[in-house]
Amino acid sequence: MVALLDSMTGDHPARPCLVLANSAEAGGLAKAEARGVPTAVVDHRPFKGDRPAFEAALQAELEKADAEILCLAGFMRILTEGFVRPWQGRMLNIHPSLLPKYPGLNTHARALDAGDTEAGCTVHEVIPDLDAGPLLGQATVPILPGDTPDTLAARVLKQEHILYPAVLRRFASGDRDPLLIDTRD
Ligand code: 3YE
Repeated sequence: MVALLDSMTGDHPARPCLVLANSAEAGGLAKAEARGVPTAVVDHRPFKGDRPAFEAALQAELEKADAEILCLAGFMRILTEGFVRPWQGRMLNIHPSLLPKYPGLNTHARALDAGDTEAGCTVHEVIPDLDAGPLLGQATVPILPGDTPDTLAARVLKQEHILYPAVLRRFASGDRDPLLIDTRD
């Protein structure tokens, strides 16, 4: 999220209008405030499983901010079709695997368990099916001998901070062609 905020300067076609979190404890809130970016919190917990009501509150904040593009970053809720449809084509997510491999959770452990020699991250459009939307960009890293889920996650995270801003810049200027980054020698 911080990498996205810090990328939107100069001739970038977008500007950050809101950082919206579903937890008041989200570390990104202070980082956004430090950068002068408006913030809001819609805690999902009081909604007790009423996802449409939670999402209506999210939608109200996004409309107040006049948001045009929505970037999920560290947001760990599955969104319902009712929320996704109106945003489809304008909502991005970053996922820590080379989709379509390893949708869902524990991606790095799963790549290591499978004996993969490469891993990475994917930016995709959000559709109702989890982690299944059109691919907008992918960065590939090597899996090295001795890697653990943590060492691999750190290598991938570095690329997430490069890939997501690069894809958003292209996306905001209307370019949907997938951006492919390969960091292997
Ligand atoms: N929603 C849709 N399509 C997508 N949300 C995200 C991507 C994406 C999306 O492509 N429709 C964690 C995995 C979800 C999970 O199971 N979350 C639970 C709640 C867990 C908790 O209580 O913290 C849930 O039921 O939402 C963003 C990434 C979502 C990862």
